[in-house]
Amino acid sequence: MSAEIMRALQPDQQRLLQAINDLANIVEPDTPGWTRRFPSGAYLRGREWLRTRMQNAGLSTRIDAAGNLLAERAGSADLPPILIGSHTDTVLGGGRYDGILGVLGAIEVAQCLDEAGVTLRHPLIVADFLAEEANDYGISCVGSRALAGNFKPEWLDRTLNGLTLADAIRAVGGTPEALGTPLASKGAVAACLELHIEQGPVLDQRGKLLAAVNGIVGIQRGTLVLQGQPDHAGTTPMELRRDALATAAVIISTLEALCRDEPQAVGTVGRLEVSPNQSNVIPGTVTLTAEIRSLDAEILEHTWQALWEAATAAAQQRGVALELLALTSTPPALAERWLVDLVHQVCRRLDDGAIVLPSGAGHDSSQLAQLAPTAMIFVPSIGGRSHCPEEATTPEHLVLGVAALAHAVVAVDQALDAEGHGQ
Ligand code: HGY
Ligand code: MN
Ligand code: MN
Repeated sequence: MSAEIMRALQPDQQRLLQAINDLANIVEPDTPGWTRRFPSGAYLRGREWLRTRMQNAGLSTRIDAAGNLLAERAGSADLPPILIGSHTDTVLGGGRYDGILGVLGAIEVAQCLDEAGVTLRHPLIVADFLAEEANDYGISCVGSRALAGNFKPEWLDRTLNGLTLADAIRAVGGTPEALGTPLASKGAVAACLELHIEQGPVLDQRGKLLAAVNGIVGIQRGTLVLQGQPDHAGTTPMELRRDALATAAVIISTLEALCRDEPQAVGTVGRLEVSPNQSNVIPGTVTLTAEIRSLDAEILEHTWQALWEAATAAAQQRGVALELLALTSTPPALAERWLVDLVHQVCRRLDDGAIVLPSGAGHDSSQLAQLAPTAMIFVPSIGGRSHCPEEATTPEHLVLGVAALAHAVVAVDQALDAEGHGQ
């Protein structure tokens, strides 16, 4: 990439920060942090704001069958597009930057390409992928899964507050009946790039500003339903109890022990519901969601298997029925070496301390990597905090990340040959 293009490709800091501030503040009322969950009204209002922002940036917008909001910038050659983007839904009590930096940064890239007079060979598609976060339908990365062909039509009937997933996809303009087949095939996309906050402590602790991401952990996530028997907490002898919460406690401590013993895995039970949840009633029913993550597919599989065996034994010992619902499995995604090297080189040109780092967080890029060469760029999270209102990244680092994304887009556009392979 010529020096003058590098100099000309300068994101507009004020425009970027204003956009982040405007979208981050479209939140669900009476919820902590910056909460905009799929399929809340705030999420829909955020999408409408985003569509206008895309159009004001000169991009033509459309919604695909899965409800992904896509905005296109024409290229000079008849080639498959380069896809850049992320997500705009959040967790409950989330932060301002998870996801939206990658979407608004991608729009900023399109705009500063125009302002620098850069014409890419490949069309550029900016994407807001539908529902990346693990949501109450029990499915994460809804839109990017559908693109990659990993969406199961039977999920469409899942219901949340009376709204099926199919209805929720329709409400954003998607056509769920088309989701039986992949929305994109191998070769339909030339390459994918996603800018994201690290959501962890590495860059911050090491004083690094940029990272090229060489891999994303696989995630095994399941909802376990434990069906015991509610009984009087005072009169029921211990040996006669069928205590669902005592069983859950064994499962949770087993998960923690398994992952403390396995340095390449992490495990979490982040959600637990107890019924009837009364201080003087033995818990009859517990629903919990357990997840295990690892960059190593074999470790992921056998750690989950060990957890399931321990859960089965604990349930049997207590006369509690154990059912596994809503299991979603995402395999580890390792980025193609040529693309990681290219993105790392671009990052080093902007900051010579740039590193290569795997991601402990899940991302839409895990799904996109099944479609095309895919890489991510990380900027630091202050204190490593994320998925909480304390999530923060300095304005300078936000803008540096967008500059890295812009330069990476130009570099990938030039590096890909007509068959979409990196040179
Ligand atoms: O759960 C994750 O890792 C991502 O932030 N959705
Ligand atoms: Mn995210
Ligand atoms: Mn997230």
